[in-house]
Amino acid sequence: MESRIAWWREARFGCFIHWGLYSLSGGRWKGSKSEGYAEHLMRAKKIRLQEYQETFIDKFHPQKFNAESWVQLIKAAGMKYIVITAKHHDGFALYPSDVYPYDIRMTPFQRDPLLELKEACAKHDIKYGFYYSHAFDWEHPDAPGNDWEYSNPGGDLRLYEGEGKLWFTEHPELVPRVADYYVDRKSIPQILELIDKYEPDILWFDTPHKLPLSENLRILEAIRKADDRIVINGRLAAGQDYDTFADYVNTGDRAHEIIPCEGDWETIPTTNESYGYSIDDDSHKPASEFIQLLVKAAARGGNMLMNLGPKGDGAIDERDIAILHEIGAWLEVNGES
Ligand code: JFZ
Repeated sequence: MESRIAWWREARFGCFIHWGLYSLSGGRWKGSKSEGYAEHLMRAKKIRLQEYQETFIDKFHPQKFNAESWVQLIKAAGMKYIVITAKHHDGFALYPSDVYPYDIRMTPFQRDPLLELKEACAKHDIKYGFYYSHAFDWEHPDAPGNDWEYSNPGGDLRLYEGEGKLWFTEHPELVPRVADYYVDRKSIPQILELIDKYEPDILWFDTPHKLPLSENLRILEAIRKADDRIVINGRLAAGQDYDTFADYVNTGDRAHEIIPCEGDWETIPTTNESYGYSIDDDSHKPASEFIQLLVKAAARGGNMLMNLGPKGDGAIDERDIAILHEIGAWLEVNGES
């Protein structure tokens, strides 16, 4: 049997997409720029769930979203796989979920963008899968995360992780609550639902240190049991299909840092410094920087999963489009296929 990582090893170049309710803000809250990642708006501004919903839910109606044109743009840039946020840390499912009610059906956008993208990817022979925030969740009262509204375990990062301590070693008695009410009722059911509905080629996890290893392993086991052909990145539990590097490790100021020469690994640069769409972040790197990184990665056995943050109306940022066009033109002349 061909190993599940075979296609991924060939792919080399993929497209990461951070898109959700936060994209509507463009990283701004009440007229001013929110510091840090635009997709972290809810946490950065300590927005209560109800206000977050009141601000964004009714406005999520991305008339410019067109899966076919997204995929055409991505394919023309030379990218071979897509990883899109099915649920980011704000807890909102970007697809109709039958197992948890906080989802796209609450918005005026009565479509399923994840299904439309799946179909466009199949048509254009692009591998497809999801980012799913399995640990950090700011909507759920029993999940690690929202410490401005709930007294939930792991919420207070200053108290625990700020001191290099983790909530589950400081307060192991809270683990069953997270396991029973959050992991078993939201994370695992939604991950299994994504597998069942969309048959993803890849699942991409993040922030594993917010859950005990035992919980991450339970999630892993559930996925492998459902479909053991899915490629899984190293941010669920170490030793999975491949390693993912820290966000900026290979670009910008830290471009000099060493990248490995062996093993399966992935670098995840974003075009500017935010993953979600940010109006004010103009720190876009030149296309040449991504081309160099891609070539360097390919020479050393790694992949580059380059991120785009589409706008809340479904259009892709012109600044990102320009970079993609340039990379595509370069690969047209210098690439293998
Ligand atoms: C995480 C998310 O919090 C962020 O919103 C985005 O989705 C990104 C791809 O992943 O942020 C991280 C995760 C890991 C590191 C830094 C930011 N890290 O290891 O340095």
